[in-house]
Amino acid sequence: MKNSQKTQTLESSLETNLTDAADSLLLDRWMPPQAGIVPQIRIGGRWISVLWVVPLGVVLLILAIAVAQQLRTFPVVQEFILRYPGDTSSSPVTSGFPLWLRAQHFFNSFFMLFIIRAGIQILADHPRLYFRRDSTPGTEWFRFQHDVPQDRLWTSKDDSVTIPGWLGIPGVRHSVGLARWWHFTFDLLWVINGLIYYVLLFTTDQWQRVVPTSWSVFPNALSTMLQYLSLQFPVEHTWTFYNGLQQLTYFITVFIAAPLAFVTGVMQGPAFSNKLDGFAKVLNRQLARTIHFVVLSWFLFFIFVHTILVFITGLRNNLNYMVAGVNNDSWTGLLIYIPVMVVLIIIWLMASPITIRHARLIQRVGESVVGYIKSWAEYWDPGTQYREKDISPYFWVNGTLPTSEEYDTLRQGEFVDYKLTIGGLVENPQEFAYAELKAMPKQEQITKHFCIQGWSGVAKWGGVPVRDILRMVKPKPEARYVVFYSFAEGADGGIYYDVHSIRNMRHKLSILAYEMNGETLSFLHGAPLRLRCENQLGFKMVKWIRAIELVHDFRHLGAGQGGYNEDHEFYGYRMPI
Ligand SMILES: Nc1nc2c(c(=O)[nH]1)N[C@H]1C(S)=C(S)[C@@H](COP(=O)(O)O)O[C@H]1N2
Ligand SMILES: [Mo]
Repeated sequence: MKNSQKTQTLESSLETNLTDAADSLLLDRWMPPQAGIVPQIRIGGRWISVLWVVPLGVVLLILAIAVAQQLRTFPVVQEFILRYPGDTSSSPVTSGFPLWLRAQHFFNSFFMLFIIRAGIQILADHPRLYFRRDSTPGTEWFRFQHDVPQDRLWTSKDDSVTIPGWLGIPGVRHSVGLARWWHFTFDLLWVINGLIYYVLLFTTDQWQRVVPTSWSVFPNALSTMLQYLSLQFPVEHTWTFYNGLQQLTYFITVFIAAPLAFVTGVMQGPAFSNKLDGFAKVLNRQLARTIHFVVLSWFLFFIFVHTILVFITGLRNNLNYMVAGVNNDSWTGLLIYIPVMVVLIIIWLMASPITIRHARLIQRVGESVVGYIKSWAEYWDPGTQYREKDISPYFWVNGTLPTSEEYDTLRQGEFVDYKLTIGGLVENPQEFAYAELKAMPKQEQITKHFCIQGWSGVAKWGGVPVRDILRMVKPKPEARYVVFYSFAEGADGGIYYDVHSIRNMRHKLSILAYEMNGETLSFLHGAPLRLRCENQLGFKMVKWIRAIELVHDFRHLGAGQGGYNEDHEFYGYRMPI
């Protein structure tokens, strides 16, 4: 089996077959744009366009106004409004809108802007939402993409759609890697801002604005709603307290929607999902993604109504409160607000072009802000497994298929002549024939796959633990990483490869799988061998494995980012989240 000379030449040729990658997102080499469809919601067996919300909303609003105005002519309703004018019984806030609150309000909106845009971009990479963890086409309740074609191979990358650059960041099809850096970087800042806000809220009297202290908040909210809808607005006391409707909606936004966004966000990654095993079986990745989207819709609704009310209930006063921190009807707030908005719009419009041009920089900055959190998460040792009955009826196929003659020949011979080469910094370079691998002790695991694009699926995998192979080849002390080379090229040319830490490859669930769901691994899912490494996103699991190499560093491989998609699609090297 030993053949160090041969393995060394293979590795050096594999290393040179890796391609460097550009530091910008080169649109002419990227996936061609593909339009989606107007978002639809499935009701029963029918897809209904969400655009119906607009006429329906207008009609309902007009009806509601008519009803509210009529109601206000009834004495009982008038008495009700007199009794519950809208004011809550909370004690008034004495500090108005202090600087910290105004600053945090600004940062919150600034961060949210990018979080929302990048979030929509991430959604466009797998433009479907499901309740169940298997992501089976046809079971989604929301989509902005056609039916999955049944007559040809349709990979999950094929399914991604283009959204405009003013909406998403960077507005390029399948740019989930870059969108995630924006999303996570600003998420972290938003969470920090939010935590500081919680603390300051409760160490001052400001909490009295947003936390109801009496049941009377409900009749007061109803009364305020009637007053708004009848277009005779309630008397404002915003400087000192919020009315019932404000209090309820702010409370929901601050104490329900925001934490829910966080929880359903992290539950979409393998690290938290595997760690919080039982919880993840209830709040599976797709349900989490769905709720994350519902929370987004709430935020958008809140921002929309909130902004409209700021404008129509006394713009100058409202801006003076929240921007200038003064309680008068001067022009100060507006004079600060306008230039700030202009700057925001410029930043808004520049975000996508800058991201396209300086993609590598965005990757680096993102990595340096949130990279260490991802590396902590890699140390968790969850090992969540599922049961046979949890196996998904459908498992998306992803990636660029191998097309080389060498691979074709091996495949035609059912891999009898296949040899897995393992070399590099090992005492014992070796080649393992397909039959030899199958003769080794087999490990089976039923696990959930998390593709970076958003779909998931449970499958049973059978194969050789990587730790067993490592024990046989004996990594040298200076070896730190394990490189997996594929027979297949990546989308941008050059061999697909990925790098893992040795520690992670000794993990009990890291295996070289040659079986899926009890059958020989199929061509599309990576025959003859594919990596399973359950604490990472799917792209780290190289399919159609050709050779394995142990190295001290990976900076000299490809563009030096630790894998093909890290090089070419600006993904992170560690991806447990
Ligand atoms: N060689 C190679 N391996 C690859 C890919 C690829 O493009 N080439 N795609 C990755 C991605 S993004 C995912 S999600 C999984 C998909 O595995 P599946 O097709 O079995 O679902 O394979 C990974 N392994
Ligand atoms: Mo993926």
